[in-house]
Amino acid sequence: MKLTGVYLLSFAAFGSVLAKRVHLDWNIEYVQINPDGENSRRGIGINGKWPPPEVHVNLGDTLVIHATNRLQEVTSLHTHGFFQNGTNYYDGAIGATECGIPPGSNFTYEINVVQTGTYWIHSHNKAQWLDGLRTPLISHPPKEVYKYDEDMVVMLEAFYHREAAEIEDQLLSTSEATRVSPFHPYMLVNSAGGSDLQKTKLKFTPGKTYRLRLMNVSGTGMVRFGIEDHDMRVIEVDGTDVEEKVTSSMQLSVGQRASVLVTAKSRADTNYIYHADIFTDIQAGVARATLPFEGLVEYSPTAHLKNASVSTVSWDFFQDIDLVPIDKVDPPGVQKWVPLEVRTSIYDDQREHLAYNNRTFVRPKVPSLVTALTTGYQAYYPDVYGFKTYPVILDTHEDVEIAIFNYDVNSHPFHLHGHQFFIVIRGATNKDPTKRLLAGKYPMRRDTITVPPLSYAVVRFRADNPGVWLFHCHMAYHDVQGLSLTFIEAPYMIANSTKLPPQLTNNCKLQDIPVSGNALGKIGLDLADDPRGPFPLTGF
Ligand SMILES: *[C@@H]1O[C@H](CO)[C@@H](O)[C@H](O)[C@H]1NC(C)=O
Ligand SMILES: *[C@@H]1O[C@H](CO)[C@@H](O)[C@H](O)[C@H]1NC(C)=O
Ligand SMILES: *[C@@H]1O[C@H](CO)[C@@H](O)[C@H](O)[C@H]1NC(C)=O
Ligand SMILES: *[C@@H]1O[C@H](CO)[C@@H](O)[C@H](O)[C@H]1NC(C)=O
Ligand SMILES: *[C@@H]1O[C@H](CO)[C@@H](O)[C@H](O)[C@H]1NC(C)=O
Ligand SMILES: *[C@@H]1O[C@H](CO)[C@@H](O)[C@H](O)[C@H]1NC(C)=O
Ligand SMILES: [Cu+2]
Repeated sequence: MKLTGVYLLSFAAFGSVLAKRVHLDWNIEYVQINPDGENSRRGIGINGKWPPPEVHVNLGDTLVIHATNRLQEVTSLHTHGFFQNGTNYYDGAIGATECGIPPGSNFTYEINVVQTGTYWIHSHNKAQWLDGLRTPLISHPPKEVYKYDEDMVVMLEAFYHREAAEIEDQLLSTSEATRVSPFHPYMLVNSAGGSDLQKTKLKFTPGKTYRLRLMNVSGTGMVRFGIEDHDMRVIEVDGTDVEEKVTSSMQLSVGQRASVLVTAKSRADTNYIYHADIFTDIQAGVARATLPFEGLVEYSPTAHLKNASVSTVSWDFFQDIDLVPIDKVDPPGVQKWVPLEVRTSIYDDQREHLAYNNRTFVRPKVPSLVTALTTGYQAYYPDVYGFKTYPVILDTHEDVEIAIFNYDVNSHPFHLHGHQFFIVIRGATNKDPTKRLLAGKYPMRRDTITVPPLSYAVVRFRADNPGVWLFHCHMAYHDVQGLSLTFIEAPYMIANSTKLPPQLTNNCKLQDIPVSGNALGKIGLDLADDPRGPFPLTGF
């Protein structure tokens, strides 16, 4: 295990472990990077280095990240999968919970570690994390459910030669020819890529059992992972420990994590190939492709490589709804139903957008959390947050069911901030009952769900975390194109229990963003300067 930062002992104890403050000082700055050895470009690193350091914490710790923005663009840090219960303002979601850290300024995120498992930290300013501002965040419990000898992060990433802002502009161009001009990513494993097997190898010692923490931190596309001649046993998904499930391969969408146990062979005379393939599926109108990537599982530098012409890895993936969580929790019921249809279309601004229910998301000027805190009883009116943020107001402790119907040609990974949800049904949009999968008594819980094309998923959560939480597609560019909405959970509770950190309001003021009022910073429902739309050219 890597130790990062300075550990200070405090007197608070959590379970059997002595809780600490893990303090990290991060200067976020540009660095020149060349992950595959062939494509040097500007990236975003921390304290002059890239990749950023892995972060390890223990249950009960407080993770303190003092972030200073030395870029020429706004930034933020989001701890993906952490509930931020009582600390909504440290969720890092620009436009929802903060104004972002402007260049030259700083923000101190102070995060209670109440969950264990595999998470990650990333910028939540549009697609900015694809420039390199992302890192694994591993939270260790006092005692693991499963025994293993070594812990190894396998961070998978479809990486682009081009900067994120440039790709955002291309995809939001009003010219179709520009939008569909193809670009493809290449695979990085733990921030290294290219054809040199030494750079991306995983080292195994005979007889040892490894916990591989697979995570997909791409901008787009699905990743699949498998090792020749080695089975994997899934034991954790998005922070939920699960009953062991044997598989030959794993498929992960952006934002998803899974831990698998792999027991090494007893002899070191053979090395093996692992696969980490990307399915590109970002651009409408551009042929989708599988971009194969091979890496090395090395037992010994002198062992011979077993590379059969016929692969032993079978790509028939199990369904996450079939996983059984170790902690048995009853799912919530249904008090509020939120049906969401997902489509891509051309809008009346001549751009291509993605949307829930034909309402494409545009970031508000004033973060929705600021609006919830400063509009009194009107915080219960969706309109004060602005039409374009797609606000959905939830009552305290309401049981919510979201049904996501994907009518698009792409698969989308949907991520809920502030919660895990229970997966209760998966099915086909044509309602073919033979394609329907129902959860068992204790449904699987996770924070990011993949919904394949022409299928639907039904998930539930209880509104027990007052705050403003985004629910968005985690393919960076689809989020930028508008596939997002805002849950405003228990507005009165937020208002009477939350005090914004002064640094947060200061960072708003530095950007001339009002720190009270509706989405425009005005009083009540005065939103005349904020026209609704854009709307799809057909169908609204
Ligand atoms: C943080 O930024 C503010 C201005 O935004 C500045 O006044 C303050 O000195 C900075 N603090 C640190 C520790 O960098
Ligand atoms: C990561 O997720 C993206 C989008 O969901 C997907 O296209 C890609 O294949 C995934 N990569 C891996 C290695 O699972
Ligand atoms: C493994 O074999 C395949 C063909 O069977 C070949 O295309 C590939 O390059 C080989 N990989 C390595 C790492 O040698
Ligand atoms: C947030 O904290 C409250 C009070 O301790 C608790 O009832 C609730 O279950 C928590 N919610 C989440 C999502 O952790
Ligand atoms: C906060 O508001 C909620 C909802 O109106 C109310 O139930 C609760 O008692 C209030 N708490 C405090 C500390 O005022
Ligand atoms: C969205 O637009 C499509 C046509 O593009 C239409 O079929 C569908 O019913 C609309 N959905 C909603 C929720 O308005
Ligand atoms: Cu996220």
